[in-house]
Amino acid sequence: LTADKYPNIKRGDFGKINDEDINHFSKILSPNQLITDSNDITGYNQDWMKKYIGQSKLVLKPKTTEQVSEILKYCNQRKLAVVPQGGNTGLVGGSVPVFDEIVISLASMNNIRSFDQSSGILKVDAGVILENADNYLSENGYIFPLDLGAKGSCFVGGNVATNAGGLRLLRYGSLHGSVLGLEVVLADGTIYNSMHSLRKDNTGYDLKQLFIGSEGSLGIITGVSILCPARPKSVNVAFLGLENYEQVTKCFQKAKSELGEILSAFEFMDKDSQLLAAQTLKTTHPLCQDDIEGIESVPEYPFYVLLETSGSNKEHDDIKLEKFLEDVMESEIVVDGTVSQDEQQLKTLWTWREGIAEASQQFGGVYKYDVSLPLDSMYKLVESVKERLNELELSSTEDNKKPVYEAVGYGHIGDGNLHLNVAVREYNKEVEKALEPFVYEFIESHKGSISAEHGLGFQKKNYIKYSKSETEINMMKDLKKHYDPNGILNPYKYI
Ligand code: FAD
Ligand code: 2HG
Ligand code: ZN
Repeated sequence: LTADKYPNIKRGDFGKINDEDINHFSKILSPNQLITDSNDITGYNQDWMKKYIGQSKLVLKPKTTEQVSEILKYCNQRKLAVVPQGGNTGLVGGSVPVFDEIVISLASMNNIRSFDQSSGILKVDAGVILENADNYLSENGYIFPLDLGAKGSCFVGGNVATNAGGLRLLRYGSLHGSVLGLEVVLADGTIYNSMHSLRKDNTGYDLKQLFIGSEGSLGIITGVSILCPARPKSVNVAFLGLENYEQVTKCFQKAKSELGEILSAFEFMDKDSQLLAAQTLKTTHPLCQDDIEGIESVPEYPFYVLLETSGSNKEHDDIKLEKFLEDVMESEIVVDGTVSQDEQQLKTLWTWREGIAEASQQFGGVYKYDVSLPLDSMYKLVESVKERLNELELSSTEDNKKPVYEAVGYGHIGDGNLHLNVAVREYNKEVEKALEPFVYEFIESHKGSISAEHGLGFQKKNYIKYSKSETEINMMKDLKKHYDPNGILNPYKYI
């Protein structure tokens, strides 16, 4: 079996699915939990960006941890490769097969297991959709300590498997801190259960940490225990226009010192990212004076900041925010701005930030780089890439257009995390070569990380050396060999 899309990758020495295997899985699962029809499998073979396409012929949808265990035990014995799949919103090609790996979808494991009203500890199946978990918590006065643009589709298990960062890491910290326990099925079918409700537990190695961010390479997460904070009663969003990147970093420093504990998000967007978003959102930009819809409605500020405050006392938060805005306007750090007046406006302001990921692929494709860099050099990466793309004479597309539409920069500046999106008219090896390893070399030379929050997946497997030493990579390989000696879990990815 060869994958034309990946001519340089050889299929591993894995078993090939036969009728006997299907018969065996049919004994573990009911007919509607087993998909073999090629039309029904299409969506599981293709990632969110439509960049990575696999050739799986079998999707299994277990409903219980015991079913996952029986499936993996058998796959391990038969050396059948598998891909754990959550909401399939991952952005590094980790959630879809490369060749004919079996897709193990967690979609049917979607029960809320328990919630403790006094501690705020939520226990869920790995297949619960993030937004559903948050809506459930909202009814109980709590909030999920993670929020991201894909919340309507991604699963809590997928979030933990990727150690997703999202829009409020600045406030609630990483999942390495808020996840209290996990239930994971290892490659040989062993069930590791640490679904604890303990904030403190220093009895030996903190094993669950191994699986947070392991992207399906060490085990299949089936349950998550997570500590959730009280839901803020008062939320404000300010959308600001700034003249240059230096002012963005100054604004961030001011926000930290003046807004302190109520600052819950600090996101930045460059002008080109807003021009892209305008073309899909088709509404008037928040800082546009004229009431024109669409691309013409984006004003000329080179940078924008979306800042959110969350607290328990509206009056207190409003006073603080007002004083902060006065200060940044007076000192000309910020030149223009607007503040949400109600829930609807707040949501609309967020769409101009959350909508960029989708907008950047509207012309046919997108090369995404999700990087950590020191704040000062962060935007230089976008400028260097723009310069390079302008200098290189890239071949035109068939309809005589430039292959690259635009390179844009935005992201979680409060966490030192930039998203560089290069919107293209088609996926194209020449463009890819212009970007890689150029982007990774830039990051290495500025002591950054080639993956701040999306992970390594298939896209970055070969580039891990730009962020990790040989010793670190060898330690990771040792762990992988120990927990998955046959290499059946998500092969061709991660390391
Ligand atoms: P999938 O995409 O299905 O899988 C992702 C990886 O995890 C794969 O390697 C898969 O094999 C593995 N995996 C999935 N479930 C399990 C499991 N139960 N056990 C073991 N392995 C598993 N990420 C951020 O960090 N911050 C953001 O702000 C952010 N915003 C996004 C916005 C949009 C519009 C989109 C499309 C994506 C965004 N992402 C963001 C990417 C992010 O990684 C995912 O949205 C999310 O965390 C993945 O969850 P999922 O359930 O879709 O996992
Ligand atoms: C975001 O912050 C996501 O919007 C997606 O992490 C970023 O699409 C991207 O590059
Ligand atoms: Zn992000």
